[in-house]
Amino acid sequence: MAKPPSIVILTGAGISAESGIDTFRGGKDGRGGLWEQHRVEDVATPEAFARDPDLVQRFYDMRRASIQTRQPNAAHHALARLEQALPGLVPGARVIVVTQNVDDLHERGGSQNVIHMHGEHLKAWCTACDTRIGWTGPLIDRPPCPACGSAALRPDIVWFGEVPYRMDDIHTALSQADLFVSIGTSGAVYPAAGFVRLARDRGLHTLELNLERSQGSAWFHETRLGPASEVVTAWVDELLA
Ligand code: BV8
Repeated sequence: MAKPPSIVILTGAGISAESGIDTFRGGKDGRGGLWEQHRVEDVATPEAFARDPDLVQRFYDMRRASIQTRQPNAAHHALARLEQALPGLVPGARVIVVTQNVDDLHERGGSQNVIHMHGEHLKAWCTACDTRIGWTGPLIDRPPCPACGSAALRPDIVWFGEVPYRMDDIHTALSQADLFVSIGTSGAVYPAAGFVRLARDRGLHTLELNLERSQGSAWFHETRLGPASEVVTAWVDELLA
């Protein structure tokens, strides 16, 4: 594969599956995804938060605690290796990870250029003063906002019906890229699921690395199937060879 100077990599829950973090929709193993334990409308919408804030806070407290016991897997490390090594092979080359995931495994795996378009488990957002702050503990007991003292902290997560973060930066990155790679996502949720079409419209080469075919597979020039720890590592090795 030719070495492209600019790569946008979209990741979804599948890249963290082998780290032990539930995906949202059951994968091949059919063990059931995260949403199947909790109905989406019960936990990941502003309406649910208004209706039953304790349920939503507990749901995110559980996941915020859980991800801190997980480790990045070979796929996360491979993407970090690509980000570090490619500029040495192609002067000025850039790799950006646009993740739908709210865990911090890309960062702990060594990636530095990461956009969390759906927010982050390890951040809290004060609905009184709009401050966003790193947060590792629970929110169920309504701790005071460190900035304004109000008991108004919510998870800094983009729920259904809310606007994803940094869409302008994502569109800019897509407009300047040569290659779009999608890893571990079912292509079920927009606007992320639409990025492959934007990429094709802009003439990018498009590659999908996933455990199984997704709702967007037909839009990719190439799809490689298998667990991320294997197919992502093999792809990065091939690119850096
Ligand atoms: C918005 C944070 C306006 C929460 C998430 C009708 C038509 C089109 C769109 C809509 C519609 N009705 C409503 C909408 C909009 C809605 C939407 O798309 N709904 C869907 C259900 C139809 N979207 C929104 O509301 C978004 N906001 O549209 O605002 C706007 C838009 C643009 C510009 C301005 C304004 C906000 C959506 C964000 C919701 N928040 N996450 C939390 O985490 O609790 S979404 C959540 O699910 C994820 O973040 C991710 O984005 C999404 C999909 O999950 P995936 O990551 O793909 O995971 P999934 O389990 O589905 O798939 C895993 C894949 O991995 C599988 O393919 C599997 O095979 C694979 N896999 C498994 N194991 C492995 C593996 N692959 C490799 N290796 C393995 N080992």
